[in-house]
Amino acid sequence: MNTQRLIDTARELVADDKGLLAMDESNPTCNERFAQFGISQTEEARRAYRQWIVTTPGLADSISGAILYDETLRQHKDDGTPFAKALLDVGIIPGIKVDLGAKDLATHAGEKITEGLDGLRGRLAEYGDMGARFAKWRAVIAIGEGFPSRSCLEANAHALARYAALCQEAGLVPIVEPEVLMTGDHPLERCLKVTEETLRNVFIQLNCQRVMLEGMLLKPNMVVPGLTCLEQKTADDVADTTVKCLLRNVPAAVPGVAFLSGGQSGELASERLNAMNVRFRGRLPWALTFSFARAIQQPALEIWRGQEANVSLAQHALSYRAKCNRMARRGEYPAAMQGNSTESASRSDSSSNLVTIK
Ligand code: 5MM
Repeated sequence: MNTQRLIDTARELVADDKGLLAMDESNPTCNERFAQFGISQTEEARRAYRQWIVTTPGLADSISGAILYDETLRQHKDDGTPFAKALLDVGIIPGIKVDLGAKDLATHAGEKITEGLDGLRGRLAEYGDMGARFAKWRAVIAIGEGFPSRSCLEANAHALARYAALCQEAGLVPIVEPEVLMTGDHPLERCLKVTEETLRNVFIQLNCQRVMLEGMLLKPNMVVPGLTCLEQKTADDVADTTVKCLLRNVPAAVPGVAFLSGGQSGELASERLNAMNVRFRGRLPWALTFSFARAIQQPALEIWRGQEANVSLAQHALSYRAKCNRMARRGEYPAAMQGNSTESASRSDSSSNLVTIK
């Protein structure tokens, strides 16, 4: 295992106030997003979409790494350049989602277990040969009446740790993504409790599998109230609760925490990340950054709608949201940036969620 290379890559991914672009939607998920806007659900449409994303001018100013899906890592630009090389050429590190999806957990209605460990060693070697320098595996934890169960938390944590160990053996930095879903009407405190239990299990298993913490990144959810909870919270409340949760459960040796957006609007995700960095930047052991998919891509996808004529505007919207998140990493995401782009996605947050920039 090349320890120094893993440490260097993990640090590079969180350096210069940049973050990650998750563009690793599996074909069913990507097709679902395309269907919303009447975009054809074909391999060529997915290639065209990923092509304009990886060639967005200035993307590397805000994005350090891009997470690809198996099909995307095998695809090329029109001129024959593999997407992984196109990213590397502009200074973005290519990564790969390696889990095979969250499936029903037997005997546990409503709960999921992520699959993909069988044959993973071989797939990692192939992905490394194709240029990937890091990987990602997502575990899904739902909150509901009587769950998550202890068995669900332990099984998912164990799978994440087995995956992470195999990645490091193969020279790829593992991004460990335990996602506590926002679905439900639970209050903030319940999300805090479940996220704490989740992270505690994950780090127990990571230690058990001898994963080198300096050579990995954590991709957690922010601690937020359930989507249909009547008591929504300010960005400052979310920031304080999320950081409290991380301080209690994430070892200082981990170089970075890169949040998923989980269905928050782009603006709300940026506001909350910004609030964390306004309040805690410089006082935490790890970098607080982003690894968003929908919160960066959605406004751009809505503009593109599968039309070549819209590519330039869509690239502008993508680059804009990426830049907003780089500013949020610095705690400099100004309310003034809002509405100042070509994006047209509707806001799902309310003004009570706006954070005051000091
Ligand atoms: C939680 O999903 C990850 C982060 O995306 P958001 O910022 O939109 O929450 C994301 O990387 C996810 O793992 C990919 O979109 C792949 O999802 P599927 O469902 O296709 O496996």
